Amino acid sequence: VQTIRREDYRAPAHLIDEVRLEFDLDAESTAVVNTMHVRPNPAANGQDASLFLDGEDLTLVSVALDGKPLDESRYTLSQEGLLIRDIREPATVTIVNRFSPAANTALSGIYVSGQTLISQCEAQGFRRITFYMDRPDVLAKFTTVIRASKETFPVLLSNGNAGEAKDLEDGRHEVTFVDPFPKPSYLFALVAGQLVCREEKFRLKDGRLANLSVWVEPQDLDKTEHTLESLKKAIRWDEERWGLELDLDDFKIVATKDFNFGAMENKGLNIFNSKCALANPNVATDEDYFHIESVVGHEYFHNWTGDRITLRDWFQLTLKEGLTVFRDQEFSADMLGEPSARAVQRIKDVISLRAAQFPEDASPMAHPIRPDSYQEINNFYTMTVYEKGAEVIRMLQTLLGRDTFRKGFDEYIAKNDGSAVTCEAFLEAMTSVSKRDLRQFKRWFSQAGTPRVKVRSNWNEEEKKLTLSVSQTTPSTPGQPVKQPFLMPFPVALLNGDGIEMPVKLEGESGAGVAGTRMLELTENSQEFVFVDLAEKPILSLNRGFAAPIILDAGLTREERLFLAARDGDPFNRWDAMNGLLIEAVRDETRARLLHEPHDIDPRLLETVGAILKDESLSPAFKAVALAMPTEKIVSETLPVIDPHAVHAAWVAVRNAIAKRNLSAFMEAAEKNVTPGEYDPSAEPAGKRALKNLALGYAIAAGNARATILVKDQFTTATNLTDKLAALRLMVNSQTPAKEDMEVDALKAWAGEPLLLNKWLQIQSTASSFAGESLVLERVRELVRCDFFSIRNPNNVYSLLMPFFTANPAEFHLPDGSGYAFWAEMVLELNRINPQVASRVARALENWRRYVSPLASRMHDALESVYARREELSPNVLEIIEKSLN
Ligand code: B3K
Ligand code: ZN
Repeated sequence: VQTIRREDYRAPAHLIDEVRLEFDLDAESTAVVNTMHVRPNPAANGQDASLFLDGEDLTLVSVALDGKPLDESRYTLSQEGLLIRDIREPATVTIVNRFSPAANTALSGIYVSGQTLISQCEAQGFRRITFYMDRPDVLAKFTTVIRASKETFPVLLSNGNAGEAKDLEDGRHEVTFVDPFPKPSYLFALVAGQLVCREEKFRLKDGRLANLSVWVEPQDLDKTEHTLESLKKAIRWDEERWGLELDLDDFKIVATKDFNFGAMENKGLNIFNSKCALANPNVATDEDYFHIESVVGHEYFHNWTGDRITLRDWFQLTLKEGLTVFRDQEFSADMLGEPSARAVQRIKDVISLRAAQFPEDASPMAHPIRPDSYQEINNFYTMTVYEKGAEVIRMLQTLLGRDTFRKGFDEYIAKNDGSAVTCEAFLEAMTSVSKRDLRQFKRWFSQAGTPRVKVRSNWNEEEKKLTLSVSQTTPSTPGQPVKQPFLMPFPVALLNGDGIEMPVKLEGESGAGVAGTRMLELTENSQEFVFVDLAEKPILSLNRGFAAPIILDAGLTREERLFLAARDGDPFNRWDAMNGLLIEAVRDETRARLLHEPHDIDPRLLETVGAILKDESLSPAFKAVALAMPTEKIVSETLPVIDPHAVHAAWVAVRNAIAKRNLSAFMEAAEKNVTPGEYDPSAEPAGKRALKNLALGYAIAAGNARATILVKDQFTTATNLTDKLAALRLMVNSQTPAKEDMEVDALKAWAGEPLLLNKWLQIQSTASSFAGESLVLERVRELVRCDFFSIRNPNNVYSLLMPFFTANPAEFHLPDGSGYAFWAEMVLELNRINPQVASRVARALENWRRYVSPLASRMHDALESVYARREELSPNVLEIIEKSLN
């Protein structure tokens, strides 16, 4: 396998100014006539006169130069593509090739989904359509002519504006699309099928009318209203918040049930996984509604941050992804408006960062947000590049302030519009407007690993001053043994005994301090901050709002953390204090059980739960996140050695203790937070449902019979999917005899709707098994062979297999290693079908070294068993397995 290095970047030897693609579509065999206007790249100084066109799984029919068939001596065809020698002048290259959409199970290039043909090109799928310079720094104007049977493919779509459409003989028809904006091949899209659309004319800020449309198969038309509404909100928000307008007359969204990931920002023709686009009250939960809005926003925002300004090479991926995730997070927050709802959103984003990105940053796959090398680029669409990348952009906004950041953003857009650039372009724009030296900040782009920040404080009662000693270290990661300190924002507040923010004055400053949050900046391995003129010994609220994505050891006592959980005015830190106490409780309980030392859960923690539950000043949504048990995975993340079974038993014990101690308060919360009337997915009623279902869960855990009746009732009478699904999940995870009937009822009712079937599969794979029941592993094995499960459908895999391997530790990590053997089987099977999906599943075992020894060695055996078949592994899977074993 070849390793691609960032430092090896070379400008392309040739440029393509214009390309005309003519498709004769057919599911079995599609023909392409590809005419490119090619010229040597002046920036490459004629070093290489050979034109290299990437091509993969294609059948070459003919090559012509300036209209004349090319002699075979002039070109070489290989597994990787087509090399044409001696192109020293501008020329027209015409290639005819064929490929088979039906044989394309990798879902990269053009493939079949049901009756529809769909394309996916990022990162390197275009080379599976035709021979091309399939790299993001070659920008061309595309004209696309599509011909197909009118009966089978009545709707034909591509990027840009639809031009001429005409009927041909033999029942075929033809449409031409012209995209006025030069673009790299990864943004090309084509869709053909029996689709219908919801459309609307939308007035843009400059007065133009844009035609917005959402295209789906007919049975899904009743799930497109929320998609279109989300798109309109996103367009308006980008105009208002960033001054960016839609640059096209037509903007289309297509949804498909067969898609490798969430969605794709193809210019003017965004393609979505249906789970990230389609909603109505019967198929989507509150979280789905919210998530769809954010993904529709994300893809739309790429139109500027990604499409108009694109990437020089794939190492720069975070330039578009980190920035666009940051933009979608800000969009979602602005749509929530209300500060407490926004804080809940921030909390959820941080939960997922800690659950998935922190472990990645501590794994054999750890990489900086801008990696230095890769074997397979599709393995680098990671939580690090996306979510940590967004945190890095957020830190810049925090450090520079919103206004300066916005000026820098404007400058970035103005200077780089229409080009393919590197991460430097963004930092240069920020440097130029802020006049700040951001060289140290740039380490966030090159150093992997989650920084640990340790704070110790020393209170001087006589002088009424507090000294904070702050040190930062970042663990070594593959290829990076030693790290330099980062520049990071570190907002701090000093709270008095009533939880009120005290005036903050650093030694050497004049005048009285200002009460509130003080922005400190960390730059050194260790630093001291001395706060003076303090009326009393303060309690520290550090890294407020999770300004820097770090692991913080604040050095606080349990009393202080209980105080913050009850009093911190920063909602993030209040949540974090509570969450930290819950994690600690499970951790202590785990230890006590492993040492066979009887142990009581701190009664003050159990009381704090009750106090938060009854606090009238807190929103239900906040209570729901503050009182949710941290997942077993999150707890394990904080342990030096992971024993999934000990953690599970401890988790159950802590949850049950909380439930029993606060049963009446939970029952009251469950009854007070019902949301009658017509379904409304907005944050407030959604927060009530979240709290009600959480409370019911605790009440069932406490063995309350009335709660079980309420939940059973909720399953049959719910008018929204959130409540219905929550009820089913609670029952499946209980020992009620009625659960089998409920599972069968749900399966019968949902089998015809993929969105619902996937939710059902996920409930199965994340369930717990009880004594006398079959193991979840056995159930998952059976389900894989059921006719309603298809291993070729990524959503099925993401609903059944992925959650089993990554989110059900107690059931997956069976002591005999049978879970791992199943994992190996599935990786090998998926590897033959869809390498991108296979490599995601393959990553489930990468952190094997962190587990207790018998499990770790069985995981290692399973990895070795896959590695033994390396001859047949795709580069995608091979990279993961090799890095995991190294
Ligand atoms: N840019 C695409 C992701 C493509 C993934 C390719 N393996 C979706 C997004 O981030 O918006
Ligand atoms: Zn993106």
